[in-house]
Amino acid sequence: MDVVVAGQGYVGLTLAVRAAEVGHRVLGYDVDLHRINQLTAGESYVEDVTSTQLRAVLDTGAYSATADAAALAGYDIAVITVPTPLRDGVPDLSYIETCARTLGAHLRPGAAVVLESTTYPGTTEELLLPILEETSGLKAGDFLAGFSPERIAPGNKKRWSFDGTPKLVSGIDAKSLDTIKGFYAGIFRTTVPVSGTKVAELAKLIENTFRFVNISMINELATLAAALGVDIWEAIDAAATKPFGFTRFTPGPGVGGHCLPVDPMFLSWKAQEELGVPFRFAELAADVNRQMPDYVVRRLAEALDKRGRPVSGSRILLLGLTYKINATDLRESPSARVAELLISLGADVRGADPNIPDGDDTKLNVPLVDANAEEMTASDAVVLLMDHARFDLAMIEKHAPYVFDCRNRLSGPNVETL
Ligand code: SAJ
Repeated sequence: MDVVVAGQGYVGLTLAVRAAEVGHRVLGYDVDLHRINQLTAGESYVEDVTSTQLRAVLDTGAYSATADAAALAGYDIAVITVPTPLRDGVPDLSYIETCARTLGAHLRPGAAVVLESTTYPGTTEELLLPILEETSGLKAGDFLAGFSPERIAPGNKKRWSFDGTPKLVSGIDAKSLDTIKGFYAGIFRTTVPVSGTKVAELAKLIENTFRFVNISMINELATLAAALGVDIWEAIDAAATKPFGFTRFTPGPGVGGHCLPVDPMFLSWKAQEELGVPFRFAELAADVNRQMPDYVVRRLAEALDKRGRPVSGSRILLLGLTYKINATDLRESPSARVAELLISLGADVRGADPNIPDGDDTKLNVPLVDANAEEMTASDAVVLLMDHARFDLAMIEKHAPYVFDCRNRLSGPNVETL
């Protein structure tokens, strides 16, 4: 089939290349010309798509990239994989709206539009369909539509492959569901049809709210356990020996990324907007997680005080600045808040992260240095925020005069853990 994937980020590009590999003729559409030029040149900027894979589907013509909306004409299926950010707690669906107008202009009877972007329940039927009808002149039903949430865990393909992750599918009517299920069944080993788009939209939010709330609970427990003098890490390991009814989460310096801190707030906004009631778990979890960077700085200040060193004027090295272990993404990373607080207290702060792509350090609020013995020795304190696999933990233990370890990876007389 002729497939358009609108939005060529880590979700859209991964889907587009897989769809091309299984035989569809795929057009990767994005408004970012720089991205389109990189793709056309065979340069992948997405962790789960190699440039070799990209070049292979470019060479056969199965995949091509464009920023030209006119090129979209004639699609059988169009998948929307654009960002849905929160702006001051309010969902910004403007990228979906713009994309829907572009796709609507080329929507033909019998063609399908699938929304994958994470959003609150009701978006497909209350926002997407009216725009598609208005811009195409067709009625929903003449064209097909549905929602199918993305479930990509960036950089985690060793645990779950892209096509090995079950894919939820939904449609506005039976024909839509059948067509959309058929499309994804050609790409994913398992497709899971649900009764309607709102169920699929809510399911996605349940998945990530579950994580967000449980991480916040373990974060709060970590602060209590530290004050009680109980090793939270050993207690979690002990609890995790329970083979049923338990999912292991670990404390950290905060919850970053553009999924977990964002997705639950879609539900929170919808509940308040439509029902006038708060989604209390999301609000509480956000509050706890948001305070973790401040907690880390408080613990560090206490440790430095004990060593007769005020934070002000201390040289502090932050290890692991991206939002999660082994990730390259800096979005919503707790490291930025930790750095901001330390700088406000007068510390001389540096950062080290081998995962940050060259040139991305412009988004940092601290100078980037190498995680080497000299930097460790020259620091008054080192904070292990993200325990990237590329860090030499033994070297850190050996050369850092003091380490505040947020990941329980280090040991020694100079190490304290969160
Ligand atoms: N975090 C903790 N403790 C934990 C787990 C995570 O502090 O026990 C922190 C991480 O350091 C990070 C944040 O939470 O700052 C989010 O971590 P995450 O493991 O949830 O990673 P994300 O945000 O990339 O979540 C994505 C989600 N995937 C999709 O939405 C499709 C999530 O559902 C996946 O479970 C997750 O990847 C994954 O498992 O990699």
